[in-house]
Amino acid sequence: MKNTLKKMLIGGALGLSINTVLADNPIIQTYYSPDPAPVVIDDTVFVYTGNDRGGDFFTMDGWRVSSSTDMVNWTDRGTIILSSRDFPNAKANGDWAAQVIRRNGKYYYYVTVESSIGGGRAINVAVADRPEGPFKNALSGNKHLAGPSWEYIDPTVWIDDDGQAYLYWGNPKLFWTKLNEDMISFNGGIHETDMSRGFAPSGQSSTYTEGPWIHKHNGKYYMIYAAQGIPESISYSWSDSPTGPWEYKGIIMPKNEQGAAFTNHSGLIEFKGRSFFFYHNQRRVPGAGGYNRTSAVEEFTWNADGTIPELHMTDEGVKTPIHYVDPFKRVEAETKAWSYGVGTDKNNNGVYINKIHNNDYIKVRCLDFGEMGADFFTASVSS
Ligand code: FUB
Repeated sequence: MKNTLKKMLIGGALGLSINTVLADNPIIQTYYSPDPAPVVIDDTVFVYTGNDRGGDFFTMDGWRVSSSTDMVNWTDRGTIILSSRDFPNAKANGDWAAQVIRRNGKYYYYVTVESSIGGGRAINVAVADRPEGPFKNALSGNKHLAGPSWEYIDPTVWIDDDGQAYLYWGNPKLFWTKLNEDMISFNGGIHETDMSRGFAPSGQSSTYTEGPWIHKHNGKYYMIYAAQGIPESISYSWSDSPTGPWEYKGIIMPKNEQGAAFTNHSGLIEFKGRSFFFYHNQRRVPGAGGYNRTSAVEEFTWNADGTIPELHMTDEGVKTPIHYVDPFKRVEAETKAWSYGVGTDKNNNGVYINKIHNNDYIKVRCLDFGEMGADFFTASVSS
């Protein structure tokens, strides 16, 4: 075996069967993971998602997180890290899209809830000392950060270079406000955004629907969002200011891709000099569907004029890792490029793999065994 285990994928920590398909999208197989919201925290990318429960509507219980340092293997952090149960003013199973941001050593989680104190949805905010939580309600009493209103969903948050934080949200309108330094109160009022400016070369104009994502690149502000109603594409507008005016630039990810869900929801990050586009679909994971969505990622290169290229859903996802895994160090089973059948949970000892059946497997990808290779590997397994 020496010299065969050099730089390769390795699979089968449980069933010891090797999966030869280099396919890593969707990036999370242990839970349904809609509305991905990636954030770079030092050397790690955390992707916060919803937790689809299936059925015939967006029945969503809590929010979950996975993380990666190499962009090909993802560590499932094990459990729901925040849910409507943590707020006094939220109905169960209405835990919709959300995003986390770090400020002054704290992590602020902006979430969509269904209000239990008024008609409509609302934006709530929770806070934690660590990116994986535990998070707790950041507001006292029965207060929402914004709402209730049926138009108040899908918050996205950004801190500009001058320290001013902005919060955007909404369906079918895009709202924005400035946040105070405390990140849990507004600096001024709520504004509605005019998304009608600009046309793509095709002549098409913006059809903003929901799921905004704010990003800054080379001094330009990018507002990326689900568009065209149902089924949704991902489109974008840009501006020289975080408050607009926003000019429509075109479609990033067309609707009706093979395996697409009827919704889509995106997040974009730059990490270690490379750019990554997250979205959701209903491909490949058993049971996936329009209400059981899974997160995926594509790497891309910005066009020379600052526009974003058209991207398509792939099974392969990110092909080249940020770094190779050191297989001479212990790799926990919840860190994986792909798994089949198994689930995860968490107890006082940490995260563990459960729901193990015959023929289930876990695959870790992109390991560097060095020049000498390895003679054997060991696995800790338990029934
Ligand atoms: O996940 C529930 C809703 O579906 C989100 O709020 C929308 O962005 C869409 O993805």
